[in-house]
Amino acid sequence: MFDVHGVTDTSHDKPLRLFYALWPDEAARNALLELQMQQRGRRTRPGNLHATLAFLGEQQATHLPLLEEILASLPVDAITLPIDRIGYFKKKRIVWAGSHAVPDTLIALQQSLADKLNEHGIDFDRKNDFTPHITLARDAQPPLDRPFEPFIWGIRQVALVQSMQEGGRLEYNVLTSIYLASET
Ligand code: 2AM
Repeated sequence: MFDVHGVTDTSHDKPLRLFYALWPDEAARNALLELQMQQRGRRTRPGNLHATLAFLGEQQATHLPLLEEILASLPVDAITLPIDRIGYFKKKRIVWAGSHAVPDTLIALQQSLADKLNEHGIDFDRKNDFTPHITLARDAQPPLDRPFEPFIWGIRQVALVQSMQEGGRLEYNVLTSIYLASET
């Protein structure tokens, strides 16, 4: 089951900086904010918290309909992601939230997206293995080893997102979404 809200403005010819992401609902966002409060660094703005599935970088606006089509063709099986891990990317100095038990359904979703992007010759960042994570803070110190209450993120929204600078600050603008089934 999916529901696509297309915002397809192909009228401008400036390339757009795009990525596909798991987009948290309010409950997950609030739980992530709790975790974020414990981190030291340049914190991600609350409305920007997400987990990237594929980073496309600069894309022509004329690609938007195809990118929306690809999104609409992804599997919509329910995905529940336990958030029970605070990680650190040492080189990038990023503190992130993630999972010790990434479900196969999430791996399958990301693989399906990568396959479709490849099929259509859409370039995306393949540098790193897929490690689902939500960046909590950048330019960050290694996380403190504090216990925290894990929570389950019942992922519903998968989005095509535009990254833009608005008045000197980074904004992530959801262009189109699909909605996953909820676990029964
Ligand atoms: P990060 O949070 O681990 O930095 C928007 O920039 C999103 O795309 C971020 O979640 C970022 O991951 C991710 N991303 C993946 N590869 C990227 C790249 N090469 N450049 C910028 N962002 C990238």
